[in-house]
Amino acid sequence: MKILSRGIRLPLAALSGLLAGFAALAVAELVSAAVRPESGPVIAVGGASIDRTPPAVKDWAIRHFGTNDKLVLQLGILAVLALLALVLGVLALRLRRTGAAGVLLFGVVGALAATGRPDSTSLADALPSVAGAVAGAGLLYFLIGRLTLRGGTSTDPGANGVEGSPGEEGSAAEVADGSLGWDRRGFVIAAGAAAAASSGAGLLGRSLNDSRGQGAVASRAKVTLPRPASPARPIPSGAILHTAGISPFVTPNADFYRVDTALVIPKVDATSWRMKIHGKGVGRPLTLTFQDLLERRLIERDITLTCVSNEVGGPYVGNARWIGVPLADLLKEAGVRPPSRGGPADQLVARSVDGMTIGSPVEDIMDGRDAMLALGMNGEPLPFVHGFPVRMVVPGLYGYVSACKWLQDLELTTFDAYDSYWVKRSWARKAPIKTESRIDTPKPFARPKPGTVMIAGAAWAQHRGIERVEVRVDDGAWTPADLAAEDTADTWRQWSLPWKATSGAHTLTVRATDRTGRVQTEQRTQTIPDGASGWHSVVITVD
Ligand SMILES: Nc1nc2c(c(=O)[nH]1)N[C@H]1C(S)=C(S)[C@@H](COP(=O)(O)O)O[C@H]1N2
Ligand SMILES: [Mo]
Repeated sequence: MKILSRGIRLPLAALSGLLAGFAALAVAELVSAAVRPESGPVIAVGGASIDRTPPAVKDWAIRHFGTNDKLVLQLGILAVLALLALVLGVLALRLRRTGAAGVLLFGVVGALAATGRPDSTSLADALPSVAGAVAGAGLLYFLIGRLTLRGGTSTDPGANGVEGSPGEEGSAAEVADGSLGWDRRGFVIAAGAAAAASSGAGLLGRSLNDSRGQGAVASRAKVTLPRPASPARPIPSGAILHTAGISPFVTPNADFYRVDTALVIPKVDATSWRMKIHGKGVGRPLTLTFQDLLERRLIERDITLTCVSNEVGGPYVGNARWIGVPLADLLKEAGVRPPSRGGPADQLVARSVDGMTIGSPVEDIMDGRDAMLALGMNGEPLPFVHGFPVRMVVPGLYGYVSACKWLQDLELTTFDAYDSYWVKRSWARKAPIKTESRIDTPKPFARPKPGTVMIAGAAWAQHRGIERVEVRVDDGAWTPADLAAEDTADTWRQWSLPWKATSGAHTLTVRATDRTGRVQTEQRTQTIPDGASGWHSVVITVD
């Protein structure tokens, strides 16, 4: 009979815990392919943590991990789960039922997270977590059983004594009561089979989940954007500077910043997409298809988008050429009047397929600016990450109060009656974009040679326009920078200034003035509640 010492049982129990956790996640992945990918426990718990992350932590995560914040979050969840699985495995060695029940408890947590997400409409979202937990708990119970078999039936007597080393005090006593014989081959086979089956289930689930979006991908490939009735005017040649190191005037889609809460990028099939416009003061509710939108009067505009989480000097700003349907046209057709003309609704709430809610002032949307339901971005249908098939774009407002992606529903209401997703999380109800400027080159801690150094960057004050940009070296006087031509008041403006660099350390600072005469404030504020302010500086050493 094979004797199993404590020394080897502990790691094998821990391994059993890991295998059980792996099986649970694999089965959950497979079941989530039948329900929907977002219902998987890791995605659900991740989403639920995003919903509950305090703003300061969210900002910290964005600052440190940037667009990788979601990957870091999911890896973190997996690491925690692995640790807990190890612990449950060890616990199950003493208390087999309790260990298995612990695995079930995680299923409950996953199920609650999945059904509690704002985009969850069905209790079926609980299934992946529940099925995974049942599989995991069963496997743990079974494997631990292999480790603690009574009167084992070893077929490997030759190895006797290797694990039952003399140093292991407990062994002899435990063997004496006959409870710790184990079937080594039985355990290895069971563990190996469980690992293989889990891998198979997990891979199958993953590939089914990945292929779910095929209809959406095909529907996007079929879209041909019509010629806009009102094309954008060509970008003036003087609007684009060619200074090395400056951000390109038009941000290519592949480089366009992405900020959203979606752990699974929604894949919406444009052919079955529908959107309703309804709510307070809507005389004629509308239901629109993607085709309806394509057939309407389209406008094409250059608009610079900015995220409220952008730090001074940060990267969450991008400029694209958008094609879409003027939103004011649709609202007028639905019988909506802005508050200034007696309309009862002052807030337009956009809902996305992933449960995001974004509220914008009706007054701003109907004041003549180019607020639109965008269908195209830089000459192609919206990329999936940027909201295919339809998103909102409103010049002059931060994205969290204007730029809902994967749009599904537009409801007219009031700011008093409803707080949107980020407003519930202490961000401001209304958030026009602040006048800001950024030094793109030289980069912080650059070491240029003495002589002429080009200082250059971008400035933005969407919908007001940029009037002036000034640069200061150390505590010197403010010097007007050379402003590139303005494309539109809704786009950022490039600027540059040749500077005779002298040896030593220098601080370069920039500030912009918008067309209303407002000078970018020196006052530093945090991003929360309505956007960071302050001057951007870069420290360099000339040598
Ligand atoms: N559905 C959905 N739409 C969303 C968001 C989101 O999390 N979910 N984030 C908003 C925020 S905060 C910003 S800044 C813009 C960013 O748009 P982009 O990712 O296309 O650059 O999208 C907005 N629209
Ligand atoms: Mo944002």
